[in-house]
Amino acid sequence: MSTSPIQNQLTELQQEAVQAITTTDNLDNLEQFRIKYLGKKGQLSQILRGMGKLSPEERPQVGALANEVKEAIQGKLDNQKAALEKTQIETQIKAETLDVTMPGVSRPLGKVHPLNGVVDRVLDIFVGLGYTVATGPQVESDYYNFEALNTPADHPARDMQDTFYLPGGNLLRTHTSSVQIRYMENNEPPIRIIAPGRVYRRDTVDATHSAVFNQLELLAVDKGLKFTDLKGTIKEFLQRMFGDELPVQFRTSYFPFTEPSAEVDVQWKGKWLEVMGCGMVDPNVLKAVGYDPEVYSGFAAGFGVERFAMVLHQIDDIRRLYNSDLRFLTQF
Ligand code: 2NL
Repeated sequence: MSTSPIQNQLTELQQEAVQAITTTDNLDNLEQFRIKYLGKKGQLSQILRGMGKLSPEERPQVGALANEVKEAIQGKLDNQKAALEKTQIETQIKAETLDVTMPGVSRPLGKVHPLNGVVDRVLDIFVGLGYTVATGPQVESDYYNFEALNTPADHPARDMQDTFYLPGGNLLRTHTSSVQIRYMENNEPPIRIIAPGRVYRRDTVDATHSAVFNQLELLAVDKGLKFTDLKGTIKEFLQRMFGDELPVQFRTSYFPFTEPSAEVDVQWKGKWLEVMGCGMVDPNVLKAVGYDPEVYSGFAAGFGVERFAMVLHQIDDIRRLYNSDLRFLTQF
């Protein structure tokens, strides 16, 4: 029995399709091949359209062959599809694998700067004693920085508090006392406030001086406050800061805004060190903010945060606090 042209066409189609399918490496192309060979308008359908011309004897044979060809191609398509899907999943799994043993991106833990550490501790102590934290502008008028603090333009104490002057008569504050003047103007006694902040002086920079530094000032105004209240508050504060048994001494001194005034020393590592200044608020300051000095009295104290940090941590040069050198900063 000789093979008809249609049978040759069918075997050729099978060969071509199997070859094309097994060399396909992507699922989209595979679907294109399915349409091309087995689709409604595909090559198999086209060949079978010629079956009408066949003799009744040939028809079943060709029909059987057509089925074989169709199944062979479909089988190849299914196999190749399964194989391609498997490799696709495998590459995906490989790409998405999470290596739980891989070291993470390391972020070194930050630390509190020694200056902020001192401020935090001081504020904690005074808030615990009932004080409120007050802040204010760094650019001040001559009035709030000097006049209201019993320091008129011709006062000799201005020499030590020379500062940076701005066009229009304003200046960079030399202490946070100006914050306290503003607070007293807006609040009636009794008051207990602590004012932290950056202050400025016309100072030549050296190991213990900086033209920009940080200050903390506290102020209490009430009926009947006496020097013993000031002493008790300061002593309590310093012992909480430096240690319970710390020897503290008050030495007489002078500030334009307090009378009497004192410097406070602590005995630290075998030496007496000056750490702060204080005094009873001068009646002229109370008058300037509209408080009656016959009714109210107050005490105040102030200190430099840098100086405190240097004493506490035995730092030899104030500039180390501003250089952001991690070899230095990570020690605290
Ligand atoms: C120091 C000394 C001091 C004050 C600050 C003050 C504030 C008002 C009224 C009266 Cl509103 N006094 N402040 C008093 C005495 C000393 O600071 O050595 N500072 C770095």
